[in-house]
Amino acid sequence: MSDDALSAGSVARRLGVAVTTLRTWHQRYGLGPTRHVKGHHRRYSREDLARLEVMRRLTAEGVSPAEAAQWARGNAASPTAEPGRAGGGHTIAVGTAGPAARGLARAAVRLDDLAMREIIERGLRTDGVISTWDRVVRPVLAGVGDRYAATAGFVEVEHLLSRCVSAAFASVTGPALPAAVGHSADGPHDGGGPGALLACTDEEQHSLPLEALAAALVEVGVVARLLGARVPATALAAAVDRTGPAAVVLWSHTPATADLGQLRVARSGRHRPVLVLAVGPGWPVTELPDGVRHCADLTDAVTLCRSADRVVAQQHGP
Ligand code: B12
Repeated sequence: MSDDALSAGSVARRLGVAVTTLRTWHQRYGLGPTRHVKGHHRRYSREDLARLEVMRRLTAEGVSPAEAAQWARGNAASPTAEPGRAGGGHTIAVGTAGPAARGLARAAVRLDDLAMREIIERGLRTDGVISTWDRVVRPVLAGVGDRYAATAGFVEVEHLLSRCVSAAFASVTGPALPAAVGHSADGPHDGGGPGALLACTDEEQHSLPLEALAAALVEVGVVARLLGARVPATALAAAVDRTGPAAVVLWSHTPATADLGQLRVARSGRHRPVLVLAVGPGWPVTELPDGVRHCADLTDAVTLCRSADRVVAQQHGP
């Protein structure tokens, strides 16, 4: 047998992956052994090994297996060859963001929802919500926004990407939640604790940052009720009364949707939350009503909501 015809075991050892992974890459992505030696199982050639090395490197860098396999088979240019590119033509600029963000940007341009979900969900599993939002998703959304501002194009990309981000964040689970301690119109509610109530202001459609916050809270075991986009003040007031949240978080993305009255509503019902938080670039930060706080990033918002949740949980005892 020629000594450059390798068995699955020795390829797996060289690459540092399991033999079952090789089998998956073969069956799903066609990256199998091509050399056939008489009387033996099929063997991996040097070329097969080189392809698999590309596959291993790219998947380790966060590129989805489906996409990595395309590059490994030589059907696409290297995803790591063009860092910080300007984003002309059919690309989305992601600045200096890493390979997972670049993979997501490419999948978004192709309208490849499966690859987008896979990249985001892998990030969520391995690095958690905050890192995935800040390092993978946000750079791509910002790039899509820049493209839209420059050309009014890529609206279909923006919509499908948004759907994939929403679906991935909605799938996040967390540790078992504590027993119910909040109150509602009918007495203590059974939703697993007071937690946080998250809503976009009336007519505000940009809900993704709140979806990221909801997922980040769930991940650390804080109940998060997400009302989503375009929540009228009356609906917000009803939800505050009925769920008795420790924190109410209101997102406004542009001054046009920043209604200070909604912040007052959140504090004026029977139940006054420990924290009312105005988030998003729409709010006039210096004009917020008394008692309303502001913060500018996801990590701070998680910290503030967690503290408010703890305060209320302690008030209600174990
Ligand atoms: C996705 C998207 C949409 C989706 C929203 C889907 C969804 N479910 O959320 C859809 C398609 C619905 C949409 C609609 C519109 N959109 Co839009 N959209 C975006 C896009 C691409 C991302 C929004 C987002 O999630 N941003 C969050 C991150 C990615 O933004 P960031 O700047 O990195 O974040 C900063 C802060 O927000 C903060 N932060 C980030 N995350 C978090 C999380 C927490 C908890 C906290 C506290 C802070 C925080 O930190 C950052 C530093 O300041 C932006 C582009 C952009 N750059 O934001 C445009 C953008 C916001 N949209 C824009 C426009 C014009 C619209 C439309 C009016 C378009 C139209 N003609 O119909 C509509 C209507 C909007 C409405 N009435 O609400 C403009 C707004 C311009 C402006 N300032 O007025 C933008 C900026 C695009 C652009 N460059 O022109 N949009």
